[in-house]
Amino acid sequence: MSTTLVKEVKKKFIENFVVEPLLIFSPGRINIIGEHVDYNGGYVFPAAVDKGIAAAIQKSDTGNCTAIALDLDSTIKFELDQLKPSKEGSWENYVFGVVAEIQNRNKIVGDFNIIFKGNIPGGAGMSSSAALENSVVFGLNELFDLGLTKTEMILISQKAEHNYVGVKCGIMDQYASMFGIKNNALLLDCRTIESTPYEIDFENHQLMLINTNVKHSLSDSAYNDRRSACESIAELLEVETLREVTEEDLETIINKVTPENYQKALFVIQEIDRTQKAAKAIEANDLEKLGALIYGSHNGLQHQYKVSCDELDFLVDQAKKNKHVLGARMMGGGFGGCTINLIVKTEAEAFAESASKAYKNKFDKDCSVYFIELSEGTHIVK
Ligand code: GAF
Repeated sequence: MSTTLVKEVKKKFIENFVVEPLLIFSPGRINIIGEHVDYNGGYVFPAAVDKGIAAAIQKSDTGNCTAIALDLDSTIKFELDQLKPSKEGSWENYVFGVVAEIQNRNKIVGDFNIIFKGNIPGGAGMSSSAALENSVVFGLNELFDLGLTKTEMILISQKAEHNYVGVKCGIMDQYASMFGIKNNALLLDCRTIESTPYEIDFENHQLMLINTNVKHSLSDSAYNDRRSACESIAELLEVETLREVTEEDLETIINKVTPENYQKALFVIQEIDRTQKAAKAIEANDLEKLGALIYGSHNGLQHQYKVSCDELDFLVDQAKKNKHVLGARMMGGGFGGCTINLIVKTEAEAFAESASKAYKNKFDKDCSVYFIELSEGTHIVK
């Protein structure tokens, strides 16, 4: 958690609204493996991190609400009975969406003011959106005694993203951000929305992120397209999600789907399997195996699911050339954002430096390197 961020939103809140706010920190997430399988009912392996959103929130008695995004130096005023989505890409949709979804559950939210600021780099694929949604729902639940469970809160955050932001996301990001445990990753079964914590201590190895600092457009529509391709194949096979399907089942409809969509469904089946194997590899402390599964995941995301991009592929290729990196892959929705690397601790700085140099030479832009700590989920800061 960033104490500086929390202090900053608190100070700004008191300056603006002259009352003590409730303070919330809501983290972003990484994902060790299990990409694009959450909306297919599969297994994912995320963890909350020490970067996220700090929010200061309190009831308002002025007859309307104010939300301030400090990072963007942007303020909006709104009324609770007139909520509708703003234009695509507007940050306020995350706030409006959460409030609207709470109202849809017949819970009464009163007027409130909120100020927030984050330190998750935009477009990094580390879920600043889920962190923001969770901070809003968590804060409102507390302020207005809504009695929502954490699971209800993340379902509200997810629906906000579907209906106000327009991305038909799965549940992984909201779950990891809400339920994160310090030093643990969560093997999450997205069918039951229940997880098993795995303490992550790779001893001589560590996880390192490299941000391509690119976010290619079309990523939201490509995401939704893939989700609906998976859903239509599940429908053809008369199952609820691709989680229920084996490679043999899939073969039975090979002539009824395009080769591209066949590969996508195959990827999903294989990625769910890789994620379960990754959990076993962690249990057995078999990091070579874990690394190989991580590389396998990238290969599928690049060639079968087709959600990677040149910059991500380049960074994974750099990793493959370095014997100290056991595994690397793109992380999150794709089309930009970060790679996650499993690397020998003492070699991490040197690899970061050489990969950054090569990246700059190739693309004439900088990438950024993050060493992250696995942290607790959304919480009140006293
Ligand atoms: C994005 C989505 F929000 C998640 O639900 C998940 O599908 C991820 O992409 C890909 O694994 O972060």
